Amino acid sequence: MSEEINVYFDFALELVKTAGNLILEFRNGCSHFEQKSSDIDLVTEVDKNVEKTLIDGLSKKFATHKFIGEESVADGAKCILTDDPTWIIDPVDGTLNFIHGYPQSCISVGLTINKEAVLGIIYNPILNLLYTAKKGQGAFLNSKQITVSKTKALDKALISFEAGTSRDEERKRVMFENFKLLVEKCHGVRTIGSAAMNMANVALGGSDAYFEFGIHAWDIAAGDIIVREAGGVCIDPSGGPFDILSRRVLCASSAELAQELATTLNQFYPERD
Ligand code: LIP
Repeated sequence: MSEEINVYFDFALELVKTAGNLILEFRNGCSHFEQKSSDIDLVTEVDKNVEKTLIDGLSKKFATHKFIGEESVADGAKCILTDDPTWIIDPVDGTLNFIHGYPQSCISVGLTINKEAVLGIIYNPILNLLYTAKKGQGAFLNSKQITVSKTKALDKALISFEAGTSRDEERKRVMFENFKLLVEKCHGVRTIGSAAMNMANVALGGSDAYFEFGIHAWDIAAGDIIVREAGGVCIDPSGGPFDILSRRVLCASSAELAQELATTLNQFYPERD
């Protein structure tokens, strides 16, 4: 199995690096965009071109593999996860950042087999940050092994979360309540506008935990394995097992911190992917 994963990984990595050049052309921002589910859920030609580059390349090489791509789903493709090898792709995670020229955007590619992520690649070409992981082989930033922090308690933790791309009233209410709670209880809070970059920061040990309600499988597939291979945990924000299609994620440097954060948070349950 690990030989097989190496083959998939090496091929995908070259494609991701090539596609990163499409993002670099607009490193200072991109003024042309369209609206998707809300006026803050946006897409650019770059999102579409990166996804096409990746899916065309991977499907030519691995003809039996399946795909879940953010922009393909937005265009009507079904978001179906089976036991087959499935590439889960966010061509530009942090699209709003990308549009503004805020340099926290990346390509996020995960591969699941039997519904479990076996490799992950998160590539921010603007800041030259390449996070990678393969099952059982550790997590790396620009080829140097990384590990999560040793933080176990919420009052010592730096916590990341996101406001998200939906204007749903109930979701906003929960988000504001959690923001207030965390400002009072933990060391600090951060929000950078990219689920994948948030998860990479947890894997790196820079942030101690990240949670979000309303993300999609493509935002978190790569981050899931990168965090776990760095020694961290990914769970449901209620404390239960991680479910990639639930549109809910909580990852942390330790099981203790993950559970403490889970019991502290107000919960929101979006419609599943
Ligand atoms: C976005 C995430 C962001 C999150 C949004 C959205 P996109 O992805 O990276 O962290 O808050 O809900 O999912 O749309 O830029 O690929």
